[in-house]
Amino acid sequence: MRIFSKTLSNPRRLLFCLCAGLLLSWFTLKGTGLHANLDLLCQLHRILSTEADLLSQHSNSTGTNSHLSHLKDVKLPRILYTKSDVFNPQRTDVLTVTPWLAPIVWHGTFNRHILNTQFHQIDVRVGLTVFAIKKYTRFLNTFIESAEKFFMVGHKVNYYVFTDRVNEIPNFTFAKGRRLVVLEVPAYERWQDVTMRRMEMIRDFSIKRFVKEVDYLACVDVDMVFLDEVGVEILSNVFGALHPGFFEKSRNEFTYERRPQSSAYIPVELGDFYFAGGYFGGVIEEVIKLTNYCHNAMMADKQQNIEALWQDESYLNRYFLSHKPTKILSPEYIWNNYYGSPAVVKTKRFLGIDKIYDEVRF
Ligand code: 4GW
Ligand code: MN
Repeated sequence: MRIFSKTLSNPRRLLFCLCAGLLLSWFTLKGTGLHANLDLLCQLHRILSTEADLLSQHSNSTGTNSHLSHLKDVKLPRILYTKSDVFNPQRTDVLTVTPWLAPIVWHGTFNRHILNTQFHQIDVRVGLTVFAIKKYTRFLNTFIESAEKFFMVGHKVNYYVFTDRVNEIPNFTFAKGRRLVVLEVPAYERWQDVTMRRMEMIRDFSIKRFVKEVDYLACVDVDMVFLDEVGVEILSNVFGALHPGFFEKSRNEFTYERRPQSSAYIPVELGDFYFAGGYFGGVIEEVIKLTNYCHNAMMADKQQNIEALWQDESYLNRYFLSHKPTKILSPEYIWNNYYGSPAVVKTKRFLGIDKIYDEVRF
């Protein structure tokens, strides 16, 4: 009380107290304002990101650390679409989610328009890796031309072509934001090594180059043609595709490596799906983990003079057993007409080309 009355009686003290009070309340208000803003931003962030991993990945790749940095120029596009109906699932004939809650992507289960809007907001950059070693350069034309029609249309794409025959790579014209990068690599003598060494090369170029250039990688076979859209619905932290020859089969029919001496060994009582060797991907960090595991496992087996039954495919299947993919592509994404046209396969998006073995073998 004494201090109070003293202050009131001293004009200089009074002025000082008034200023201090004003400053204090200004800071408090500003504090709450900032807090409210942050809350709002966080809320917006949650609404806008369908896939948390997507955004965080992008922020890493653009060299920023904060999730909130995306919100500098948030847009709120209006998209019209029919509301989902809990009692009316779009597919009842196939499994559309795994027990670890990874979506299995089938025709009819997603809305490309919504997904495109989400991925355009982060300006996603996708790398498509493909190997054209020795005579397999002959597949490139169809592969790239069909990809320009159907692969990630409207998005940024880098085609990474690994080849030993740089001067056999044709010229292509690309849509805006898309280009081809030719990477010269050695051709191994044994065809098994040609396919298996893809893991090592993808790993090394991911570390050296891809991590700086793209957010996601899709790593596929070249003896293929795109016949229907393959877009951002495939993207996730780490993804694989159901092999068209095994999605209807039981565990004991899967052609996993069954010799316990191999590091690709999977006993008959284990296994979720049989994944195709010619289609996997994810964010760069996950692709590095996957390819590094597969390459090292192959090298360990090589030391013991053992090579898994289906080469890289066997090691990939072993990896996915312990590191479950966060998204799985239905066989629409890697079909082969050898397996006919079952009713559940509504579209053949990416189709194996019949090879005349005598023409491509070495
Ligand atoms: C047998 O003589 C060969 S050659 C088996 C694979 C070969 C091969 C594979 C090749 O000479 N050059 C080449 O670039 N590859 C790459 O490996 C190419 O990207 C191909 O799509 C991928 C897997 O081989 P593949 O497509 O022949 O395997 P499948 O028959 O299982 O689709
Ligand atoms: Mn193939």
